[in-house]
Amino acid sequence: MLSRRALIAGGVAALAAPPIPARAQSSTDDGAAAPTILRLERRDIEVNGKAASVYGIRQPDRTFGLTTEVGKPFRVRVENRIAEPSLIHWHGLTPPWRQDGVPGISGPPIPPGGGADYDFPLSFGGTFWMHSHQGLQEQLLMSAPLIIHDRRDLADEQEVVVMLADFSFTPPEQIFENLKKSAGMAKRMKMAAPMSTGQPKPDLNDVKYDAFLANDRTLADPEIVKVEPGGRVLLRIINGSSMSAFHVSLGALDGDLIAVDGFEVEPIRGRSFPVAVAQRLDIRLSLPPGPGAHPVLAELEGEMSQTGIVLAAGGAAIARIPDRAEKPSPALTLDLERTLRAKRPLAERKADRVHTLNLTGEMAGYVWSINGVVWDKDVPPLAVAEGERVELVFVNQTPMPHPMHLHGHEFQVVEIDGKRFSGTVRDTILVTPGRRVAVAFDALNPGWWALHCHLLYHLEAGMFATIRYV
Ligand SMILES: [Cu+2]
Repeated sequence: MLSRRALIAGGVAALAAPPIPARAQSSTDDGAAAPTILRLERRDIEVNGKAASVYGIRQPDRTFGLTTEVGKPFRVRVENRIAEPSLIHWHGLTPPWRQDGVPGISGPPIPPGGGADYDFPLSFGGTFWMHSHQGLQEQLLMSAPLIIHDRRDLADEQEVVVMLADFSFTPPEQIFENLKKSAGMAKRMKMAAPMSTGQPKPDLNDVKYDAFLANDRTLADPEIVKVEPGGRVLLRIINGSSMSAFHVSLGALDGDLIAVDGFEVEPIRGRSFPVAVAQRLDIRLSLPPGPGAHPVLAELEGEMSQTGIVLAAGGAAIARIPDRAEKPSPALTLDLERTLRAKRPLAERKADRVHTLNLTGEMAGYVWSINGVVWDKDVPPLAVAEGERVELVFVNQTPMPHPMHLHGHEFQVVEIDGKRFSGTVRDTILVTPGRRVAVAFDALNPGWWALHCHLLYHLEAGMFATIRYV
């Protein structure tokens, strides 16, 4: 089923990707620049005054992640400099499937000391990100921005990337063990409680985190970004959290949401926008004239915790912002999702094939599944044929929200709770408790692709499936 031929024993570099043709390596070939090197490293950060050892994805000059341009090839060499195997997924991109970075599906992980090469065309721009798909490394910040500039970017606009994360001093393996133990307890308690009627109260935030980070920092010492009074700013918000959804709040400023998951939408003006795990928001701001400190906050759904950065215009005084809001924020809903409209929707077309994916789980033992099936590599893929218009209908039968991500394809939201509409194009869709959401995609990128909940511990527990047409 899975070729392990590329995994070379003895610490020699493994190739997750097919070798680059010699022609492309010639420096005389137009556009054949040397690959950008991305190193997977251990690094130390400080969280609320305490040292923490985490991972990072950096270029040799210490730039986090990658910024490139549409039309340029994605030509990257990943060097694994940590003590365990790893593999990086390019979230939202549509590479050939062998370069998708999912261990056990697209290829083997890169052993410690090894490397892997990637080379594929970039046909669209936007805000994307990269993260480890190996084990629980993402919880230790093995993630970084992946920004692709295109004609939408304005010359007189300052780009500000904000990468959100959840952080715990407890090792991820321990967090997962604790979830399995406490989930059994919660199940017994719920069974003793009387059944409630109507929409169940959503069950949010399984993990109690020690901190929430924006560009690796908390509000005790936030990043201060210098901006021009009266200037234009493009916020590229990336929710790189393992388990946490936020409301991005612009305070007193109005912003225009112009893209989600990298894909352009008809602009929506607002001061607060929801962002589920793995989703991205592009928000355009026009700053008021004169000096001012403008916090951009991310408020944890259902809780009072918050994180963020401060845009500082013209030497304004910057007040300390508490990391707890005055009241809990609400749970994320699909209200915004219903109103989002793609600038470039998929062509109108009847589905050739529909797959229904019931999102299922058993809190006892923290078991998460799709159609009652816990993923292992022998679970048959969902059938799809090349060229088909496929619809995936997600039906959330659990009390928890699940952000569902399909690899290798963008999809369009076409239905929420039985109501058809032409929604946005994106790569990760939140399915809130009890809801039914359908997305459509064109099967034009043959391969074996992951389809899973992006909550890290749900994914690890088995809420994962694949589609295959190759
Ligand atoms: Cu989930």
